[in-house]
Amino acid sequence: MDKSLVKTSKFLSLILRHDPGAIGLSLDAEGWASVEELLRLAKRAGKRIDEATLRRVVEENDKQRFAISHDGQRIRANQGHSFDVELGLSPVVPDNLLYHGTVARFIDAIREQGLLPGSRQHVHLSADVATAMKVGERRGRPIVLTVRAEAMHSDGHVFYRSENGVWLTEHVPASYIDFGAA
Ligand code: HQG
Repeated sequence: MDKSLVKTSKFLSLILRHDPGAIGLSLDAEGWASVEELLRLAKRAGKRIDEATLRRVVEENDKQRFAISHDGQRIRANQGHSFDVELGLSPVVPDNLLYHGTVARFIDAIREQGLLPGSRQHVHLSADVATAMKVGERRGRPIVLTVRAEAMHSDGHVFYRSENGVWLTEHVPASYIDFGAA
């Protein structure tokens, strides 16, 4: 994705996941915004995005962060919100093991509290080690923790998978985490 698309993607993440009020936009309970209103309010806030660019960002985004409704009128973020949205995800049985990429400075707290969602709605887990490495690398030298997801599920924990393949759950108690050499 070229640089201007990345910039637009970051702006859309901010507005659709964290702070729609920053441009006076409102989202419905499922996190959808009107495309027309989003573009109009963004322009008023000094951020001009044309509709073709918006659609390219949705289509070409490396992680499929956004979705456009079937009728083409509405847009939302697929996951990662810092406020409550009803994404309409159904519980899914997870793979045996899932992975979480983090960095050394969080390990002590994670050993004590398990994985917490922080400012997001859910703890985010990856289906493979390579993806978890990339998530961890955003913060420094990555450490990948292994989560015994199937065991959690058997014990009643609920898992979801977002449209872009990220695994989500509310909390991962430390007892289900394999810290490896961390
Ligand atoms: C850590 C990006 C202390 C956790 C990525 C992480 C992902 C704790 C940080 C998605 C903790 C939260 C999510 C505890 C967890 N004590 N630290 N008890 N429990 N942590 O960004 O998983 O670009 O909210 O290890 O690619 O890093 O946004 O979550 O380091 O898919 O689409 O607290 O965000 O995708 O950080 O990343 P985040 P994450 P997007």
